[in-house]
Amino acid sequence: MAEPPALPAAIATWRTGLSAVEVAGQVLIAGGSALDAVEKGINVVELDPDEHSVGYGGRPNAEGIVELDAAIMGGRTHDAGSVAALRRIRRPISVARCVMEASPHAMLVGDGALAFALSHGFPAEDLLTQESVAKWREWREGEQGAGPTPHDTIGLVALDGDGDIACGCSTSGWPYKSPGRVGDSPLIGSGLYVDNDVGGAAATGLGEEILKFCASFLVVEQMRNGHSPIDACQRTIDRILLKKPQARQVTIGLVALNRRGEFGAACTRSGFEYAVWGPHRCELRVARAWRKGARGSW
Ligand code: SD4
Repeated sequence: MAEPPALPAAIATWRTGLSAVEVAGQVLIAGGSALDAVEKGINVVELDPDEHSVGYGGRPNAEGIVELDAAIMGGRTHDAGSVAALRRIRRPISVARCVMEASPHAMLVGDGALAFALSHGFPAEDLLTQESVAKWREWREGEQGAGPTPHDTIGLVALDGDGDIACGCSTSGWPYKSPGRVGDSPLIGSGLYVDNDVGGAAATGLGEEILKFCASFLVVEQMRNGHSPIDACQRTIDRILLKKPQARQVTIGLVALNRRGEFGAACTRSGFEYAVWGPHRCELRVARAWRKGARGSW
């Protein structure tokens, strides 16, 4: 018997994901595509100057320059676009979508990505806020520790009424990173991955480790093998911790949504918040500590 059509749904990383899934949900309810929902939902966070890990107001690199990474992928066509170390553009996820739809390429970086964005009508704008400059000065005058500091990516997966799934990520990455540093977020398979036949996933946390495991790809492949979104996320965290037990000291968080609208999340640490949206509710949830899991349906 054919499966009933899935209801639209969305899941996003962190508390800041709430405003993103709310907007994504409005797009989906209005009959918009999963790709539109992902882009518009992530734009809200990118444009928020009070969100210090994404877009405008994101923490700069060691030289005081904001460099942004973003990517988007559609599960129907398997098309994807991404940008890395992009400067001066406030909506990098939209540039990533433009790379996907208006260029023959999948990924553009640095000056090339900026030139592409400008040639497609994106305005060059300041990404620093007074607060981010002040914090950078504080860091520069302080210890300038090289260890990982807390940072949050917005990662969002959406399922639309046609059964299409899309996902996206956007981040300013590791605060005060080396210029040119790229994390997992713009890398297809690491920061995000989706296949309409199965579902989608997105990652947040220490990109240097996430990308060594192709974490989002692994989540989707575990779902393909029959695991629920929660189990797929947890098995992926298990895989990472098996090879790198020290990763328990850092945050690696995963969110996933399957084609039936079931969702799940897991993290190397307790307290990982994620936001979920369905036609009848929108709420913040907390993934319990590694291995313990959380409920993954309404
Ligand atoms: C990165 N994964 O650049 C991103 C940042 C992040 O929570 O998600 N921080 O490594």
